Amino acid sequence: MTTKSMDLGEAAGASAAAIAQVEAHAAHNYHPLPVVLARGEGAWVWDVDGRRHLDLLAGYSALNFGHLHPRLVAAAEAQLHRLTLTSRAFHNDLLGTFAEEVAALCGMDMVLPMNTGAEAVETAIKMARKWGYERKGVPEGRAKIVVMGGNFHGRTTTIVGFSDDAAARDGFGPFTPGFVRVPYGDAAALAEAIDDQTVAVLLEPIQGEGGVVIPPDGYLRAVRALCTERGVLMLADEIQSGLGRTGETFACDHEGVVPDAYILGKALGGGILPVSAVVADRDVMSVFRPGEHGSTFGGNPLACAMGIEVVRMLRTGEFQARARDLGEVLRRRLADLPASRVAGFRARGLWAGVDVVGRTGRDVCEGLLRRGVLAKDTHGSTIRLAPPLVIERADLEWALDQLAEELGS
Ligand code: IF1
Repeated sequence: MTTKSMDLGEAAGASAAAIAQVEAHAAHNYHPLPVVLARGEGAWVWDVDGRRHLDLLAGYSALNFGHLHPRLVAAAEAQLHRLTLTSRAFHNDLLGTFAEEVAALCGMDMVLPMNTGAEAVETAIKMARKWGYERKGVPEGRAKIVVMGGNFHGRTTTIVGFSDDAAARDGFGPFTPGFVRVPYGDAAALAEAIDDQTVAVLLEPIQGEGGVVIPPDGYLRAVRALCTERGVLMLADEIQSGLGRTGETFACDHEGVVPDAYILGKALGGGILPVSAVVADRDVMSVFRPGEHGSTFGGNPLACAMGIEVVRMLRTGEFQARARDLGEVLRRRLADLPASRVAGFRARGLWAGVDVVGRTGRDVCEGLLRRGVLAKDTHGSTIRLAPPLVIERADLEWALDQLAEELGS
């Protein structure tokens, strides 16, 4: 399949001008690949020079439904002409439906709507601490939350304070106390770390930034059992792993585990708006009383319209089935890559982390860019693959052909 050009106006070289402008005026808190995107549709995007690229990052799983999914664009357009923002000082006519339908998707009672993933994680931290003080009897100010080595839960100072990634945390102290870190996947270490002042365990059921790290089978069940036994809330950060990405609605579903709270974000906004939420049962969520938590945009009508459409799209199970079926294609093709080029890979559904040999992940991603495939490296020599769940099988096979050729099979 050739990279079909598309007339987007400017001649080639428009990318260079756009990149120079960004470098002059936008903070240098990222090192993007040298491509300037201007349009997207489904799993494909076009840059300002008219080149077409297949998107294997999908906005770090915010674009599970692809770029400009017709149902999501229609829902956004309809709401844009009705009402976009009211603040929570007043009710709006969509929050009730959003909360009811997101809660039903999770099999829980209540939803607290926020905007970004980090805000939802912070909300879950506040909820767990207050629950610990009011329901568990932990002395005020003494609550502890156990987190995982290799975690990524966002970029606020509280969250980076319990990260073990120097790039994410160095230079941003002092940090929030009350967090204990244990090795991911080690149930014995977790059992050892939980004490009378522990109010919650916060973890990603599969670690995204860590390089798509899948815990040993049974680990999530062990975490669930320990939290139940010790009276500790299990907080599952499904911001990246949830909403169809792994072939189930939630990554916890692979072990039949239901946490005490789901933390959702990214794809909940349909790739159009930041929409996040914490979902829990009434006995936990009711620790929040009026005026104790919130946000200007949390639960706004436009965000609710997106979230409602996303939940209704997920309800049929078709996207989860696509992730399972195409995930088998992904897994098979990765397994065929030569050991001389790939030290290993981890895959679940349409999500994989591939450890390359002898090259940096960045170098491989720059090579893929030249072949019309967009992917992102993480931590040195791992590339992560997370196409939109709407990707056509033929396009996925073509992308994996490019990866095999780029790695030199
Ligand atoms: C960046 C990756 C990073 C997340 C999980 C919470 C959040 C994220 C499991 C916070 C966000 C994004 C942030 C973005 C790149 C990407 C990312 F893991 F997806 F690859 F950074 F590690 N929990 N992940 O993955 O959600 O506040 O961003 O909405 O910061 O560079 P957010």
